[in-house]
Amino acid sequence: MDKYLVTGGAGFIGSNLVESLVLQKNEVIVVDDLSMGKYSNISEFIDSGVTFYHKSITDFSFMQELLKKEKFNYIVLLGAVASVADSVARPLETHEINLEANLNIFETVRKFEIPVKKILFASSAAVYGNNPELPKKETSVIDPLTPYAVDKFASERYAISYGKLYGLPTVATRFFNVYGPKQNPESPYSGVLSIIHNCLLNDSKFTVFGDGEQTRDFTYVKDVIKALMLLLHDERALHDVYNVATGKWTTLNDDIHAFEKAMDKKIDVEYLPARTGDIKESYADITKLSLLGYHAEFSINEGLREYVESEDD
Ligand code: UD2
Repeated sequence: MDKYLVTGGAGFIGSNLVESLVLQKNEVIVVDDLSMGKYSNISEFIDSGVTFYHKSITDFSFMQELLKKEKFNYIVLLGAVASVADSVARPLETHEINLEANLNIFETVRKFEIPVKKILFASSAAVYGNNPELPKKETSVIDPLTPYAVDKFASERYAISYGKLYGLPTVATRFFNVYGPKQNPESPYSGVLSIIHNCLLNDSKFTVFGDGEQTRDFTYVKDVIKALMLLLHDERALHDVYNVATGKWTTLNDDIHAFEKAMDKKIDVEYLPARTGDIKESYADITKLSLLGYHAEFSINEGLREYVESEDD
């Protein structure tokens, strides 16, 4: 049994990770300000080894005391303002959360020589920006276009630098389009599959921006959790960054049809012009992660089916 800190543990990916850690009988401490996450995402695990702190990771003194006191074996940094649009509207505030809070954690671990086994920082495919190269490799040119992407890239580099300079056991991931249970569909910039799911549940109209032929590498959250566990526990994954995806792409139109099939229901779709700055094609090269033994188990059809079934529970 290990002790984990999960920042953003009440959020979409965080709460799925917490569930998996609890099932494996680990002790988990979640720090989340509930700005995007929900307490109800983890409330059922509170009696099974999860401690929840309703705190912001920008409370540096709280985080420092927590790290000194708890002596975590593993630290997973998922806490962030995950909205690109929000980072464009509030660059300074989101910078504090998306970068400085992570730097404070690295620095605390260094300064107080906290003997952690691995620190994983969750970055994003947003760092590739409009680079047209396909598939996106970890060595592809990066082009972070928004404060969100800049902070993700900088935090990723801090994780690696703290590893190389001071010996912290760090690793970083670049998530592609993650979907699955507990993804919050409330913002227009939420993951598109959570928005489609919500429209299907409420019989409301879904708007496709563009012709629906844009491609994405949609990754089911269970595959993401599997990748996180691998990167946390494999000693070869050190001071480096890994794409986390399936390595395959589908079009948005394909995904709408797959969803209709999974829910056995038609969706009311309207087409509007593409969003400014929208990326037409994206998918990942996952060779690096595959060399550690990873493969994605869920195709889009399988993932959507499980997504629909799990939300029926
Ligand atoms: C993802 C990330 C974003 C940033 C970006 C970097 C998510 C949720 N977003 O944006 O944070 O990292 O990658 O490239 O992971 N769409 C519709 N109708 C809707 C909503 C979306 O047609 O109601 C389209 C949207 O215009 C895009 C596609 O669906 O073409 C996927 O949208 P998304 O927001 O889920 O993800 P993406 O790849 O644009």
